[in-house]
Amino acid sequence: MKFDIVTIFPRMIDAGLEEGVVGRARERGLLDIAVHNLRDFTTDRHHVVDDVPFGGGPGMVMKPEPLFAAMDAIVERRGQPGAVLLLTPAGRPFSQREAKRFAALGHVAVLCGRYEGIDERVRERWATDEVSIGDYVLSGGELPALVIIDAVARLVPGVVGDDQSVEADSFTRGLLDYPHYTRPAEFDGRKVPEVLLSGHHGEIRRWRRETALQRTVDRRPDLLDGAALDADEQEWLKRSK
Ligand code: JAH
Repeated sequence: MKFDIVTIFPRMIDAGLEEGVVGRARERGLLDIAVHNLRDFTTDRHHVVDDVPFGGGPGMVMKPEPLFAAMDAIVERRGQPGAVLLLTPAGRPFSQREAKRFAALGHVAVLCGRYEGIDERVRERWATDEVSIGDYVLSGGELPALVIIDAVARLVPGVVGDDQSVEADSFTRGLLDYPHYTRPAEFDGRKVPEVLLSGHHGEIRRWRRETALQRTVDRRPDLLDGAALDADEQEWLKRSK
């Protein structure tokens, strides 16, 4: 899977993609991630990437020329991406479903905005998708870009060592996760639920399904619509109401 990220803060992106599962997958050649410094695509002495808004008003706007030049270079050197994402609070909400769609494309470019916004012509010419990671304002698109790359990269075969843990992931199943415990069996006066120590794998599976369902009912009932529930789980849910 190929990613191209365009930013004025390349070290912010580098730092987030060198560690953990994604860092290891890059070393193993499963992810080809290129981070492009927008200032490298300016032609003036001071590498200016912003300008005052036409019509007046507060703040600055990202100039179109460096962003067009960066995208032209990406297409030339790296091929045409299947999607060009623009991170903005005005975008479609990002979700596990969107992550799957992007993963299937094989090559995604991400444009990280800063300042009050990006010249509209960049969106018109290049953006295939405008994406939001939630209803809050940040200082730029870099942190959302890292969120999206992480979520998409995990879906590339081999990136997460154990396929089973991707399968088990809360949003892959459509439910919240069950509670996890490790040793010691008692800590701070709190005991691990007996069933988990019992070795009865059938009962352990049932306990986990029920606690996951109960948590989803309590905290995120909106998720139940889209969840893949088997006959037992549907029955349990009906009885719980
Ligand atoms: C802020 C450019 N959905 C979260 C999000 C995404 C992007 C931005 N803020 C919040 C943002 C300033 C400039 C993008």
